[in-house]
Amino acid sequence: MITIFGAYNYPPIVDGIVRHHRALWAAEESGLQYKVHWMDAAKAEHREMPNRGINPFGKIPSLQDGDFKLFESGAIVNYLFEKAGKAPRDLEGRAKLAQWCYAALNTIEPLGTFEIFLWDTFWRERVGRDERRTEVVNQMRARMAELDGALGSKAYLLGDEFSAADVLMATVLTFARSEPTIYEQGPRVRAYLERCQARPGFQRAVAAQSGAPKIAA
Ligand SMILES: N[C@@H](CCC(=O)N[C@@H](CS)C(=O)NCC(=O)O)C(=O)O
Repeated sequence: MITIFGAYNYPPIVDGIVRHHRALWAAEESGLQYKVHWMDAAKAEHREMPNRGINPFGKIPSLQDGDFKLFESGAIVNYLFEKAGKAPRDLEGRAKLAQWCYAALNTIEPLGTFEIFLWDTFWRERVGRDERRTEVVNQMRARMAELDGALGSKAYLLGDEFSAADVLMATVLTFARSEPTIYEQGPRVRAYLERCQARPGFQRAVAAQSGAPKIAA
């Protein structure tokens, strides 16, 4: 049985953004059976065993499948798609998949959508916020225009087939939900994000969060 390690009892401001959501979404899209090992974030349970035994950084998400252990959301999402037989089998197809996974996790997320998220949540009082936030928002506007051109009329990053790269790109884009102006020159990216989030697998992943233990008021 596949176990995904995820968290509950974190600040509401990160609802729907915590990276275990990527793993839940991929698991739902895969159709594989899985369960969730929920950890209390307020008690930092994710930094202790058993999660620490899988993820040396004590981060979320992690995955265990029998004796096999895996960390990093990008690796976990790809593992689930591959295990379900929903990944390209040819060399060039796998290379294109990797290309878009790295683009999401390397070109768009850090110093990009994730930074916008930080400026609008945990870094609101930081010195130099206005200048740097403006800079990164402008960079993301340009990046979305470029991504719009690369998407063209395709439904998903690889074409007609939804892939691990779409789980990663859509969740990475969601980090910038406080700044929808990044799509001003990228209307097809906005439509792409809505298309991804309209998938039943996405909706089931959102619902899966309600399976987490309830916090006493
Ligand atoms: N690159 C890692 C980042 C993992 C990460 O930073 N996870 C955050 C949650 S979104 C976390 O575990 N934060 C809690 C902490 O650092 O204590 C991945 O994609 O899995």
